[in-house]
Amino acid sequence: MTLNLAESAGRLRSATHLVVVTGAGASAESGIPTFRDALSGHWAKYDPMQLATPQAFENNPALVSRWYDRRRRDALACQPNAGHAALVKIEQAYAARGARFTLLTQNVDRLHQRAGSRNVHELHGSLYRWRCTGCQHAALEDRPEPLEPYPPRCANCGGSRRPSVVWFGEMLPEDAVAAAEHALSTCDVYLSVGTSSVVYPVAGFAQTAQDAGAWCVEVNPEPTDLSGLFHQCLRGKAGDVLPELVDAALG
Ligand code: BJW
Ligand code: ZN
Repeated sequence: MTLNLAESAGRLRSATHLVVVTGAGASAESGIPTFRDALSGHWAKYDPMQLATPQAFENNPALVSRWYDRRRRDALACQPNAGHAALVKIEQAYAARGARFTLLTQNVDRLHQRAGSRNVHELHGSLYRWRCTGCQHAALEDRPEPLEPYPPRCANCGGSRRPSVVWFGEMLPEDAVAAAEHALSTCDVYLSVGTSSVVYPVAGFAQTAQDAGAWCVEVNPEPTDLSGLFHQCLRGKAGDVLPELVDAALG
């Protein structure tokens, strides 16, 4: 692959704070489906309103919790890819030269953390944390066994448990939003990787970063509604583009 990486690589080489925002495309090469891909995405097969809203869980907790548990176990069986590894490499290089690196992810699969990324904020929650809808008791579920019965029961009070992911109409975790706002106001390079940039508030981050003066780069094989906002769009898969970009920046 030959991309014109020089300008963005140069910006990364001298940046003092890099903010990376990732979406489902960052995990696609690990075998995890995206949401909006016309053929293989989740929403090609399922109606998001029947699975990713609080009302859906209220109406059919068995269906919703079974679907999320399937995704939890599938994600557990997947491995981080070359794109995840490249982000670990640049975080470590930044730490060595005293620069800051913040990874804001919409992904709930924990692949960044498993790859070795340290400063990660999960904006849409996690497939691995399940909390009680009654007493709010939360537990980490990283065993490969199914969480049956559906919905799984709370060990504390016997109530129904749900995945701690952020559904449509729900607020994002306060601590992750605060970290994002702070990072966006101080970054000098903003890298958007594998997101269609249609879901708010994250879709608004690129504009915020640009308003703060950051050099903005999009990594995606396809154009998005926001592509026009970026200083550079690198068209390709995260697993191809990120290693090349990071090597050019660190080389
Ligand atoms: C590759 C690749 C490769 C492929 N390499 N790339 C303002 C304006 C309009 C609407 C709203 C607004 N504010 C709030 C809303 C409502 C709503 C919203 O944004 N709706 C839009 C759809 C219009 N937002 C919310 O409800 C949010 N809450 C909120 O704002 O609270 C405040 C509030 C509350 C009540 C009222 C008003 C305000 C919450 C959003 C939660 C989103 N949840 C989901 C499900 C999470 C759990 C789960 O995993 O099931 O999050 S939806 C789904 O979309 C998931 C994702 O994180 C999210 C983003 O998707 P993503 O990651 O971009 O994936 P795709 O599939 O869309 O794109 C993949 C991309 O990868 C593509 O571009 C490919 O080309 C690319 N790709 N292979 C690189 N190898
Ligand atoms: Zn409980």
